[in-house]
Amino acid sequence: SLRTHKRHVHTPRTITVLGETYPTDDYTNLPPTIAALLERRLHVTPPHPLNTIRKLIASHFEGFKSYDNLPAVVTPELNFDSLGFPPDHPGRARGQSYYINRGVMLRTHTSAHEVDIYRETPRSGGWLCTADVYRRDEIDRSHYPAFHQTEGARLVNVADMDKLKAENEELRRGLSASRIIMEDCPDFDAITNPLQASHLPETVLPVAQNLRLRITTLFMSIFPPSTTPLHVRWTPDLFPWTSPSYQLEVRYRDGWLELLGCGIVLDDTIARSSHDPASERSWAFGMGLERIAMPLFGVPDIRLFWSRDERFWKQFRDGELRTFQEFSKYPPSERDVAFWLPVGVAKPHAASHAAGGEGVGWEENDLWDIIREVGGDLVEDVKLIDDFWHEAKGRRSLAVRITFRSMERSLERPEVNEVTDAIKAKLTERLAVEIR
Ligand code: FA5
Ligand code: MG
Repeated sequence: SLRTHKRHVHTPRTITVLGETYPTDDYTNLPPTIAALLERRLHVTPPHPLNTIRKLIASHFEGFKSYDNLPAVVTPELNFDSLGFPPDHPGRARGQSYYINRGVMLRTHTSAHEVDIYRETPRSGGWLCTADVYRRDEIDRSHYPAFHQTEGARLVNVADMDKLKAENEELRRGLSASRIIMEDCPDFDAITNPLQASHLPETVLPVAQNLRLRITTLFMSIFPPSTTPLHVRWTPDLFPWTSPSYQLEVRYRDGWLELLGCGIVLDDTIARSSHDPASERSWAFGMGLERIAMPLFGVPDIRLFWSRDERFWKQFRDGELRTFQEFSKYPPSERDVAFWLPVGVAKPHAASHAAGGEGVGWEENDLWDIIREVGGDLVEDVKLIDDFWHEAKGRRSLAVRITFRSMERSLERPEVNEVTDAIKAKLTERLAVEIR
């Protein structure tokens, strides 16, 4: 098959990640460009803004234990199974996550550590975990295949509801309408986002309230008055290990930017960590640090966080909020690349998400990875601009528009052409596409 061929020719027998050597297999899809990012450790490197945000969050959650150095290489059991992801969840696919081999992968979220951390958390304890996470996502101003999350969780004894309600009252009094404008979220949507069967409203709703109030007051305290009022909205969300679940978005540059997902942890997950779901509830959240840093520091593009350019680094001081001054941008160049997918790739609507189906495998994320791998930091944006099925040929054609831009210099036309040609050659070699 196409995939076996690709692996045979291009995947080395072992790969080394963070000093550890692993055998590869038919699941291996971790490109060297992504593996290199594991060494950066931006969230614990002053004066990087992500390190400052990590510390600001930690100072808001007094008494919570912090985990900031857990390695990014985890098992799919921890990343998915411990959280009740169903076996056919799309997030498990090679097309969405980075695998070193079938048994080890890069965490796709800090929730991968929930069960292990809960296990060593005392009753009524709280914890935070900040880390780099990896997903085969699209690239644009607010999405990057590597980013950072802070996970936070708090266990509450069901016997302590009165204390919690009093705390909630206190938190609510501290909310200032001139600092934060909050759109309402229903407490739960009984049909799509219900309370867990074993949970009574009186032992869950105060916990869900506390979750939303702790997060809202966090943002009120870290965003300085000059950036407020901050306009946020809560909407229902879905995660395999929480119910009810919520999402928080913030108004940013004429749109809504998603900051975090959160919810009430399922009894199953609590039980897996050897806590007692009958007497303990827990809320948990996972927030994107770059998504907070963008409005907070005025950083307009998520890729800047990975910059090695001193014009980026020298603008920050450890622990301080500063408004980022954009440095001059060089002009962009666009190139369109159109190609036929290999014979045998199914019609788009006939394609199934399940692995190992009929026909030739085609993962759209392989395309983005190869373009990035060859074009590196010169690739600012890639967009699918055409996707059609040619009935007579029985083949699917795609076209992408690649925007090249350097943060350091003006690109000359021959250089852009050369990179585009190298991308075409790599796509032909690796994905067996036919350039049109
Ligand atoms: C999660 O990752 C859940 N683990 C969060 C969670 C934790 C839910 C605990 C319940 C309990 P989600 O996929 O929505 O959820 O990602 C969380 C946040 O990470 C997003 O809200 C966003 O701020 C950030 N994020 C997600 N994808 C990207 C990306 N490609 N680039 C930058 N930030 C991202
Ligand atoms: Mg989300």
